[in-house]
Amino acid sequence: MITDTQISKTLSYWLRHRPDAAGMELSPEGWADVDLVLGALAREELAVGWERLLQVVDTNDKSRFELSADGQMIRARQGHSVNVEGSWAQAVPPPVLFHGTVERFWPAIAAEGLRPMQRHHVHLSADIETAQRVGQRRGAPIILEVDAAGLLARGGAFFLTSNNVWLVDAVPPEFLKRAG
Ligand code: HQG
Repeated sequence: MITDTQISKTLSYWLRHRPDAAGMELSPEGWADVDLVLGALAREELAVGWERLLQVVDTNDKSRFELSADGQMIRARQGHSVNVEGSWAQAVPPPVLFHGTVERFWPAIAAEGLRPMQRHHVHLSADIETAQRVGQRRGAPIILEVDAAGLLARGGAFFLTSNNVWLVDAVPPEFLKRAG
């Protein structure tokens, strides 16, 4: 039985990190051809049809993927390590944003700020609950409050993805505070 999680994980890998592993190229905005994706899935013994792909896109717990209006193209909404450009809207953030992480990273984060690590951007959320969920993936979460207004005033560029993740290049330590 092919599970939605298997399909989702495989799509994340290809569409965020390794399109070459599926024999695909992404457009500058991160789009891949749906037919090529279905063919590549079949080669991984994950043969599914268009309807099933649509279901995975629609029901994914974090809306990780989106289809183009004509249904011909698919892309990851965020989380890329390959270079994709221009798929997010620059926007003015709320004055405070949140980041969930774990205690063991705090000394490094307090010293050097939040860095994108393996991703292209630091991921932030407008609500504490999301930050808690993100932090929880690694253990007991700690929540950091980001002075987004201050960072914006200092020239920081914020981008909002279509599933409400705030992206920023980095957050220097002076804009960070422990919130819990
Ligand atoms: C930490 C998942 C040491 C940072 C989630 C985090 C989210 C530092 C980890 C999305 C650091 C990177 C993003 C520094 C940051 N020193 N550690 N200077 N700066 N860190 O996974 O925010 O399932 O790249 O706190 O649910 O945890 O992929 O980022 O703990 O939405 O769709 O380094 O990824 O969604 O980890 O998660 P990540 P994240 P998906």
